[in-house]
Amino acid sequence: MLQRRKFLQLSSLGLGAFSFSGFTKDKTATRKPIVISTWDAGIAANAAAWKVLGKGGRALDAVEQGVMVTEASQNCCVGLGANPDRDGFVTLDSCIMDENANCGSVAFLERIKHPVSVARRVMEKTPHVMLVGSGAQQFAVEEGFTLEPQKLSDDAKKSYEQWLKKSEYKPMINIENTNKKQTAFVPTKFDNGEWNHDTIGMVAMDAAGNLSGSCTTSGMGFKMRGRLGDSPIIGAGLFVDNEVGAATATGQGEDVIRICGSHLVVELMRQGLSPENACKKAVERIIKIKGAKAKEIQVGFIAINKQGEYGGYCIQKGFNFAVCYADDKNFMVDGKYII
Ligand code: SD4
Repeated sequence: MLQRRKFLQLSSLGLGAFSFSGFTKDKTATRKPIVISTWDAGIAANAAAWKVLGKGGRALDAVEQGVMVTEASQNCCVGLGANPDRDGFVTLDSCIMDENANCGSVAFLERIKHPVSVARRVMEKTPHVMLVGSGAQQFAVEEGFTLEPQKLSDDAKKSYEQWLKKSEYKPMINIENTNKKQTAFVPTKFDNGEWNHDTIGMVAMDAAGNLSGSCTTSGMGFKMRGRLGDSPIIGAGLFVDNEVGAATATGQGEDVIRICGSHLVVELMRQGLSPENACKKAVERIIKIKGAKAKEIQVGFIAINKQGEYGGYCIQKGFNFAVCYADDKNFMVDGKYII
């Protein structure tokens, strides 16, 4: 009787067999649709993705439309409003992957507002996976994308001028202000006015149980011209395996590439680890490789599996991610950390 009353209470909240912690109690139950994405910009991006998923749409459409919100935001550092490279040019990297292992990617792309959509066209309209630089831009223009003016946003101009004073080339650690309870995206800056991160990675499962992911970035601020991080690299910044799960990464891209990070997370889930433990193991591997230098960097992974379980882990405090699985369930989760 008690059991039945408890079940009815949960059902009336629309939670059925799920626990409040975000993990399924009943191993046969699957939470879907679900979308998760990195950093606090993920709240707005998830909301856009949910417009697709909530209506029974495809995860691939959701992860494209979700991160397009972030790419278009003038208050964020992911798209054309972002920090430039050390020569003063904004260069964008992005990739996308669907449930059939189709994938597309663009890198070192300039003057295009939505690199994720160009990546999707590479996937759908070319025999290739990756286009870079002027070739990627040429393809985008041929596909009808507008060539935007080459102009820094006011914030990026200020940050760049500030950076030029010292022209110091050191990796920036991504730290989010996790004390704030945010319901809408409020960009966070370092005390010196610089943006603290420049990427959004998103993975989703739709009502049909299919997985997809996207990742899009302006890369590390004031990077060397031509530098690519993990974000446009399938297996590093993003990986999807429809039998197992999907993962994406943020932070110091060089160190994600070193371990094929997102692919590693998915393979660890294949071996039976939960999304959170798979992300943790991948973070531990980076820490082992970096030794004492690990405390100088940040890397965070997030992942979902086919049961709709989710998790994230990072090197050090300050990483968070947004989780959405209902109209009224779109919330931030602080990533657990090791250092
Ligand atoms: C890169 N992984 O280019 C990206 C940077 C990032 O939040 O995630 N910033 O290395």
